[in-house]
Amino acid sequence: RRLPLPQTKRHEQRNPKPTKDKRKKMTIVVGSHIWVENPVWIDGEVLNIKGDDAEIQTSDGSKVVAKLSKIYPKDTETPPDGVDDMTKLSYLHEPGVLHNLATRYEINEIYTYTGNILIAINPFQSLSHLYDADMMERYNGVPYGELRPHVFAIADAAYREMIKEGKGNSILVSGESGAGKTETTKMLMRYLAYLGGNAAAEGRTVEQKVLESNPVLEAFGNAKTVRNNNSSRFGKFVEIQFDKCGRISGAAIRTYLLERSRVCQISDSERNYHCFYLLCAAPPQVDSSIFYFSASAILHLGNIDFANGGDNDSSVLKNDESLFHLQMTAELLMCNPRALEDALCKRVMVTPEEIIKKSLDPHGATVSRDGLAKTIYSRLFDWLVDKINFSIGQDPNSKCLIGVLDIYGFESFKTNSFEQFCINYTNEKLQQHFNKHVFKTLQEEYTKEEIDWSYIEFVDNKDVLDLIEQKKGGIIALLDEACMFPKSTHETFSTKLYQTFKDHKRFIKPKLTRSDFTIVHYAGEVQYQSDQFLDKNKDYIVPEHRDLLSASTCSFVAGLFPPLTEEVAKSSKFSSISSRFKLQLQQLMEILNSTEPHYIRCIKPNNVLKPAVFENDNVMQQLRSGGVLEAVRIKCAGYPTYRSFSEFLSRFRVLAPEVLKMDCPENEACEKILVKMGLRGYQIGKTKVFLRAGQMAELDAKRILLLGDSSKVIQTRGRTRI
Ligand code: AOV
Ligand code: MG
Repeated sequence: RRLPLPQTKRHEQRNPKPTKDKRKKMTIVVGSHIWVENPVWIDGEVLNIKGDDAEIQTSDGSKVVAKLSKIYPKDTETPPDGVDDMTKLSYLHEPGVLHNLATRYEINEIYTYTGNILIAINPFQSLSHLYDADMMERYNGVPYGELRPHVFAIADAAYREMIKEGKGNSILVSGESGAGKTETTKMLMRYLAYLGGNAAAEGRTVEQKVLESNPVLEAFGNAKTVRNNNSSRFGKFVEIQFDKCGRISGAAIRTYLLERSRVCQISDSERNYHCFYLLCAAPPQVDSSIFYFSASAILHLGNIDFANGGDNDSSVLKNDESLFHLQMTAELLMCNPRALEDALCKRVMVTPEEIIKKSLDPHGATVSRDGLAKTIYSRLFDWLVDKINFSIGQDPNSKCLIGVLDIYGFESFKTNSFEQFCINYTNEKLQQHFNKHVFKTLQEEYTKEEIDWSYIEFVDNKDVLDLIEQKKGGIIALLDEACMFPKSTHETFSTKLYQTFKDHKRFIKPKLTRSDFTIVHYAGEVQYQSDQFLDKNKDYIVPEHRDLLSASTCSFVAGLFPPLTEEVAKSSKFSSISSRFKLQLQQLMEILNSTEPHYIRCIKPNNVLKPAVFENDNVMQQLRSGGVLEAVRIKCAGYPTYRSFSEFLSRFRVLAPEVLKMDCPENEACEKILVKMGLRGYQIGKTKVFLRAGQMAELDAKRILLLGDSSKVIQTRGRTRI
């Protein structure tokens, strides 16, 4: 009987892999050029090796001794200006990757590929020549990788792939706050508008409307923060729809999780949403007593202050000024001022016996006022998005779309609240998508096809996602439960978490706190402060507020607050922000899963927001949390392109028509074509052909030479337009 060799043995035999230490010893000898951390990475030459220690002459003239395990070989063959694709680096380690990015950044080469991932480093200065009409023309229809790395090349690849394969594509832009996601997204959209533009159309075209939506959304959804002067406080997914001819025929904008608290609470040196300043810029003097702003009525609402009423448990307007602002608010919202005052200062309590109106103390009235402002603002934002979508118009017949995602990156601050929790949850989801795409699909595919490859470990984050979103007993479920139970506090909520996840390896109860909790995210540990979780998760409008506004004589205001039908009023006592967000994310993932993804990782090179400053640690951390290094490894080792035998044959039969005439099985026919084309290193699996990076392009190029290709037609159409 033949015993099958265990999997690992089998590939070890074919692919002997020295252990890490052995490999180090093989690569570092006296005379080696190396990288050493002292305290930043610097290059040097090994003078002497004693045991585990190496004596090194560094390029700045000093001598240091370092452990062999802490030094890395330096590739002396790398061109002085670096390489435009990390997969071309002979040595893939931290200093090599960093050095390449830093060298390129110095000469304003802000884009670098990592296989099909684009790394974009924020230049913090205008590089307008990079994005002008000439540049767009230059990238139009040119195969990916032929020109210097660029956002246009990614958009072009997505567009060509959509046309060629008739399948949706998506471009996922990620990175931390201020890394350049929104700017990148705008370039992508401009380029797609250029490719799919409808120059012959009359009036304003769909692509114009899509581009014009950006400043409006930014006015209402962006604000100055400590990290970015124009920080998006919401996530955005723009779905551009194309018709059969590859022209833009419609678009849909979806937004996620606008930061509502900013309407009433802003920390020092940050600002409220841009639109309030645009409004206030009109009069010559801005009233400095304005405590917080919102689209004109919210401004006045923010100035209503409360004082104690006759007894301690009630509140009245503080002074005449507050009365003035109350009247202004009421006038602008077109509602009754007495009803507004009541809605702010009183709360209706329904007891089994009777309905009573209970007064709120000044603090309660202030909370009520802020709640009203936040509600109005978030409804206003949703209305705006709907209005934009309506005005752009959707194409119900579109089969092809390109989705562009601009969403907040991973956040870990000194204090982290509900917003960070939701943001990091989003990033876990996207990371899983990334993992799935780059690692899982490849690994599973290779295993299924029984082709040989070196298994590469990857971090699966399913366990963190389960911790957060599991239907039964995940953090979100427990949070909702706590919100529905009137007696819970953030402390009882945290205690419940501690009990439930005592042994979970992604959950930590930090020492010295009674209510914080830590999640071990894929990009690192984050400690959350739970004290505002319950409040922030509740998405209810106080019924008094709803009644007040739906009674407004202004149809716009009333339209924002449709009165509830009796049925809905009964069933929806509590609606949870996190649960709704979870649902939105699920829907987003469904769309993304049906598309071919492209990734852009934006990197913020420094925290001072200045050009030409490249902080190693900072950049490394971002490369790690974006999974870029893992992707490099797998890309180099694997076979980025594969096609089923029949797909392959129908595409490339023209390269060797004689092969098809022979009566041989499909796999042999594929191999004959590949041999004839002189390719090496590919693999023939059970049902598919696996190609090394670049081989598909090579075959396509040969095919185009023979045939002339349909993509050329598109290319000319685009070219002749300018
Ligand atoms: P973000 O979208 O990633 O942050 P932005 O796209 O708003 O970051 O970029 C922040 C700032 O960096 C911009 O306002 C520009 O000044 C500059 N910048 C970014 N990319 C470029 C570029 N390609 N060329 C020139 N300047 C650039 V946030 O929305 O805060 O997560 O929340
Ligand atoms: Mg942004």
